[in-house]
Amino acid sequence: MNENLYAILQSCFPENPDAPCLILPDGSQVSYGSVQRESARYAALLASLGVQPGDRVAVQVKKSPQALFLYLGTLRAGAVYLPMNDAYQRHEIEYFLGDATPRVFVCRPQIRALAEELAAKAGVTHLLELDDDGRGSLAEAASSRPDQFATVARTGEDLAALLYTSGTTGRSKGAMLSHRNLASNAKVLHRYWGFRSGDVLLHMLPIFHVHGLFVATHCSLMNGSPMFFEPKFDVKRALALLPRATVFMGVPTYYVRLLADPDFKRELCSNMRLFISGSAPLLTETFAEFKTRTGYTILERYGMTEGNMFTSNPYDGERRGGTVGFPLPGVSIRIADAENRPAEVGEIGQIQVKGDNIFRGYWRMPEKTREEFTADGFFKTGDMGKRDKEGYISIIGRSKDLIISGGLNVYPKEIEEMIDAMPGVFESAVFGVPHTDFGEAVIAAVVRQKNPNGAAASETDILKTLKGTLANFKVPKRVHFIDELPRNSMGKVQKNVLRNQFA
Ligand code: MCA
Ligand code: AMP
Repeated sequence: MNENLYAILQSCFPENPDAPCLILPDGSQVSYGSVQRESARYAALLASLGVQPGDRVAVQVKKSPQALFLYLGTLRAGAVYLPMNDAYQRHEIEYFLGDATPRVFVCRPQIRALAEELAAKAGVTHLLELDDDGRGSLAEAASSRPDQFATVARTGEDLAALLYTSGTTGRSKGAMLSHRNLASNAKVLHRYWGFRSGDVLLHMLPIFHVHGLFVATHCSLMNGSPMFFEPKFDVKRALALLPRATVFMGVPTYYVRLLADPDFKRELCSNMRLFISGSAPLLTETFAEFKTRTGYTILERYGMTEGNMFTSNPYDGERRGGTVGFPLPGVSIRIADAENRPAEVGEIGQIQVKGDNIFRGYWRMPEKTREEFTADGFFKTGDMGKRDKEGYISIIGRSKDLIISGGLNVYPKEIEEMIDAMPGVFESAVFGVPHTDFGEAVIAAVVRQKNPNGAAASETDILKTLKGTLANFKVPKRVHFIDELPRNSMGKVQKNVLRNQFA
């Protein structure tokens, strides 16, 4: 049997090739038959470029139907899909291309010159363009390819995707996800969340992360049903489309923004079956307010790039705010004490996970991979949690130094290293403070050099330099200058002290 994820998804497509798969913002539709033909063209194009099974295809484009065809075409060609946030800049793109050494890089025309330079440096053989409307050299080349393609046979262990997750060391790690990792999670979620005929997903998430690319898209494709495929999250668009949708998935910021709009009313949701939240903690206030306002109980789930979804509140049973529910079927979760033994009920420990969904390791980092697994094969998430008497799991905090802003992860180390290298700076600490819209906002505390050679460091200069180098969502919303960083007796910076001071 071909364990290629695309083959598995395709086996769930509706018999009628005219059945809609995507409903686009202008109201036009892309049928399932069309998705099959278009993904065949993209797969054929990649194969004609010499892309071999296992080769990486790096992609940094806006969300469009063509971007989805490219993802599916990459799977069909047996290659490994490497999506990048379109906010990433030179510094970030250069690292990903250099580390993953893809054969193909698909970029937006806006960064053509930069992409040429970085692709040449990383030995990328083919550079193609896809613009925000789904046009460009990639789409043109694909259009002349045949619309039939025999999906390349893959085993469950073969890689399907490489997704970079920032590291505590400041160096991003490529999480290697296999066809089995992705297929097993897709099947479980599709069943657990009760996907059924007649469902229509409102898809407003970006498709360069697990949430939008895998969780949302795979559930809908596996269900053979249509999704409103919107370029981004926009409250007014959500209000317009909710009456025609049945399922919505979002990060907590989406729910906060919906609730902040007075036009968001119960009547708009009368067709809805399910609201799902994840990627960051959903505040219990948001959970409660949503219920009062709409009558719906948001289903919160929890996961990570390294294994897609781990836990979910029940579809049929009680969905508890402030918890992420139970381990998904086929996923083992251990709340572990310091010796990796199961902690008692109610005791806080590190969340560890095992299952077919757990990734195959970090790309070209065997050492790092070994460190992140226990001797008995559990993946150490770095999240701290506890389990109550009924088995509901809550996330209490993180042992990793991570900020989640609007559902996007920011690792302080990467930003601290850049600030520390700036003129007039002695040292810095980057941390998150509560933020009504983004959940957490990135803040920097900076200690200036006592006797700088030039001018003293200023907030404007620091922010300007960071904006030119890093994806915008990582740039601190504020920079505070302090005399010294608070440290504990071990010399470790006490970020909790800074968080309290600048909250
Ligand atoms: C944009 N900005 C942000 C963020 N997004 N700042 C902090 N955090 C953010 N997330 C900044 C921009 O740099 C810009 O700053 C200004 O806000 C407006 O930008 P714009 O693009 O207009 O913002 P937006 O369209 O309102 O986007 C915010 C958003 C978006 C809708 C919350 O970030 C989003 O869709 N986030 C979801 C991310 C996601 O899919 N996460 C799942 C990861 P300036 O004005 O200075 O230029 S997968 C995962 O975590 C795991 C596996 C899981 O469990 O799902
Ligand atoms: P990423 O590295 O982008 O895959 O983000 C994964 C991290 O997001 C997890 O390790 C958690 O810290 C966090 N996360 C995901 N879902 C939730 C949730 N429902 N509640 C709290 N944190 C979450």
